[in-house]
Amino acid sequence: MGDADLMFSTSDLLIGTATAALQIEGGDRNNNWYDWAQLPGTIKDGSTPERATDHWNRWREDTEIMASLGMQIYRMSVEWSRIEPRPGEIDREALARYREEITAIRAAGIEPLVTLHHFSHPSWFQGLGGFSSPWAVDRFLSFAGVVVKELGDLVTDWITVNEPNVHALMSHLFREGPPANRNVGALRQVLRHMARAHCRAYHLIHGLQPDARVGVAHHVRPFAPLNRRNPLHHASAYLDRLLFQEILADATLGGRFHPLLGPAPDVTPGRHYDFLGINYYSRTASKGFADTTFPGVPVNDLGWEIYPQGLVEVAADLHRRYPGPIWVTENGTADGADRFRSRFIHEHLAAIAGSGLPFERYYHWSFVDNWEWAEGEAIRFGIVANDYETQERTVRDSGRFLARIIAEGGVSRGAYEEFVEGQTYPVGR
Ligand code: IFM
Repeated sequence: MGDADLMFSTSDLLIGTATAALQIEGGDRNNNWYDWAQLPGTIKDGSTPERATDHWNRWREDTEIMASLGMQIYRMSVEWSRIEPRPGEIDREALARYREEITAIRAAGIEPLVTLHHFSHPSWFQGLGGFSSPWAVDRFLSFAGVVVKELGDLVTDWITVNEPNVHALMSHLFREGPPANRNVGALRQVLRHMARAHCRAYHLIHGLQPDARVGVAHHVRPFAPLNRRNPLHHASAYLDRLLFQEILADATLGGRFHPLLGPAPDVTPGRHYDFLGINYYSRTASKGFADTTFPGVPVNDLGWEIYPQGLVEVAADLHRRYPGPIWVTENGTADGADRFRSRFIHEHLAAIAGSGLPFERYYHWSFVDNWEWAEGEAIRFGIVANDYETQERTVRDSGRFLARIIAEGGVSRGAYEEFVEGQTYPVGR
């Protein structure tokens, strides 16, 4: 396919998908989310992560689907509660099972990126207080060391922690995840300890594997004043940005801990990243405590604004403060009917292509429909649909579109006409 046929090129970008262990594997009962999901009213549809997509058993089929779509990269996580079900007790079979899967992924020509903590952890760790515990950093580092020693010959690219801000807020402010309390002290400790855990893991991993590439998956979003003429809304947007993402980026990327986070005597300021990991979904309209979405904008099934240019805005901002290669470690949309996902993919990739920023990788969230935390099974993010009753996978049109982009090195006019042209976004109120 010649360049002339392309609306824009993605040839500088490696493209693939992302998942997280607890959201797809099923079958593990030793973790904080399984425990929490047993409590009535916690998960909207009453499901638990015990079923999920049964990827623990169906990983061969999933790897084949990924390979058949020509995926170049894959972000996955390893589940701490499987590997260390009891403190200090390492399950060698679980590690062997991950080795087998990652070996097959590599054999299929797909480069793995492995996340060490993606919201879930062992019940015993939650019993200590999770990341609010004074022992959290040491416990996490010991687990991280085991994984990197075991899988380091197969994996070069690592994410230490996924979305520390979302993890801390769900658990200790919004009560949408275990232990579901409202405790600002715990919130602050979780953020500080996760940032310390990342910084120390960064050095630990490089000590074990000098050529490793290590980063954090940051959930970042533009915050804009709901009413541009209201100074309170401006102040709110400024504070949201600072508290939600900037001080955390300073701690994790620069090893600099703002007084609001508290001190980290075990971390020396300096560069603690090899790439800027960005999880990007939406924009927030700030107006004080009850932030919202702008009226009349395109939205997904969860009511999140679809705002493709925001990906470049947040990336430019982060890159200005912390220069480096940019990896979109997650970007995707809840679209059960797959009626606008291809347009979503097209517009986000077009924004990347036109940005002039050093984007290197794009991981679409998600490879397959996943257990969406407190939303349960009802919300669908996959480019591959999953029937939870039969566990049958069906590649969606958006999956075929992403495959075609990879094969053609960009979005061709033909692919646009086939997959994107007829799609429109729902509009919010
Ligand atoms: O499913 C989640 C993922 O676990 C973390 N980032 C956002 C996704 C969609 O909500």
